[in-house]
Amino acid sequence: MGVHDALSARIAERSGFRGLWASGLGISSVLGMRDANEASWSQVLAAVESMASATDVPILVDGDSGYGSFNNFRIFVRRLCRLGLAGVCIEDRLFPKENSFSASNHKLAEIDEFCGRIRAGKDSQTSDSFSIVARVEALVAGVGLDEALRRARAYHGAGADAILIHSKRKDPEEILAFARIWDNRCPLLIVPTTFWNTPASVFRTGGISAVIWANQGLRATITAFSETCAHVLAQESVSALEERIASLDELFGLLEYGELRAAERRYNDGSSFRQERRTDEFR
Ligand code: SPV
Ligand code: MG
Repeated sequence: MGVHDALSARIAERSGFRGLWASGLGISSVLGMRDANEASWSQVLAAVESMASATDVPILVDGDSGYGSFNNFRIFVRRLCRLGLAGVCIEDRLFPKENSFSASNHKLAEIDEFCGRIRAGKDSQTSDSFSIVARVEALVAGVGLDEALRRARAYHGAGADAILIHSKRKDPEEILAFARIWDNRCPLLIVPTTFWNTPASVFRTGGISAVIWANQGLRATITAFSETCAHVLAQESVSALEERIASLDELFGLLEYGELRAAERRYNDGSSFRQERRTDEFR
């Protein structure tokens, strides 16, 4: 599930998702910036650090194009490993990149140079289980299936643990054609933002290993908050809203305020500490 901050990460985890996508579009949007490398990589790092602190499930970080050369990317990888993130995805484009659905000029990186970025990332990871996912933008750029496959093979050869094959078509046909030829050479990830109407069973039987619902949570948040603003402004009242929105108890539950109460009793209440000690001394 795509998440955009620590709270959305916590919600997705509590809902039952076993893995999260730290979305570049999501992170930049909540910072009030465009998904065009306007947010710095250290801002992204701070965002994913807060997500990782708030959850226990693996998080795949959207690393855009790696924030520059192989050198920027390997520094980013080292920092992600230190924070305990599960992996990073980089796309074969040049810095600064722009969101695949908003960009008009979709310039791809040279294959050899991008393979160097992947190799530098793999050589720099400090945790064996850290994954580097190479995202192929050839279909989005409109250069065809053969070029997409050529790139994916090269990236896998350079050490990528998985391939994310992206598409902006409204149907899944080119993704499924890619998957058929790819034949599970390594795990294949997709982001069905534009072909949202396709049932998951098609992906399951079509050789796709994981589906990333990248921005539906962010967009749902925009809808819910916009509707709430419009309602409060028009009604000058929240009474009709109260039943429809999360209660404060739900919020406190999400952020485990109960744990703080228990910790206070343990660490901040001198009398209970003395009580425990006295009991221990009697044992
Ligand atoms: C993101 O979530 O930032 C992505 C996925 O990269 S997409 O917006 O579909 O390109
Ligand atoms: Mg992105």
